[in-house]
Amino acid sequence: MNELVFATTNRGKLVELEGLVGARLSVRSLKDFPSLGEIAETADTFEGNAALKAVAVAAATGRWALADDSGLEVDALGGRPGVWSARYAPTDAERIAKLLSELEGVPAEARSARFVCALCLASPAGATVFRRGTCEGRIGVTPRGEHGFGYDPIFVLPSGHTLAELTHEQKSGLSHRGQAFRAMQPALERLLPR
Ligand code: ITT
Repeated sequence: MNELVFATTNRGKLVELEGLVGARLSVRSLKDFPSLGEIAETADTFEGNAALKAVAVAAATGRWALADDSGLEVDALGGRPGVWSARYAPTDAERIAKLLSELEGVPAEARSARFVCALCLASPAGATVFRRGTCEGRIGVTPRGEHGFGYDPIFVLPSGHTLAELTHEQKSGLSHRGQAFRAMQPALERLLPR
């Protein structure tokens, strides 16, 4: 069976990507390659950072690698934190608190936001395939829900639920990551035949 390495250190992403792949591929993660050092995310686009991660991990492991670069674009903040979403503050709780404080007093209709996910699939020789998914919503006023990770408790969908109030399957059905992954699926099947 073909092996695919998920080039992420984010446990929440890994759980979601593993759920999406199912039993089709043998999935490894960076935990299986502890000697790989940290990859600097120096690009200013989601696709650029996804490529940096996927190409480095594919070259170092000699296997196909899939990387996710994702983040939250808040319209009232001119698209911030965007590609800086992981570096906006040190922990999930602090990132949420900082975002809510930046948006204090901003009315519901001006709190529109979207999650963006760029996936890059890279071959050991450095060939790349990109797919992008987005999920529209708005930033709530108080965190709600126990599922998911990151900014999920304050990301409110058109249904009124936060992403953290959905089950794992429900989130993947409509999320930026689920959409990007489903768009990548034909390339995965073509390039990594069983
Ligand atoms: P890797 O680079 O190792 O994959 P990371 O956490 O540093 O892990 P990113 O640079 O892509 O990943 O940062 C994305 C951040 O955006 C992530 O840490 C979350 O804070 C946020 N994020 C992305 N997808 C999310 C989701 O589905 N739900 C909630 N927050 C999300």
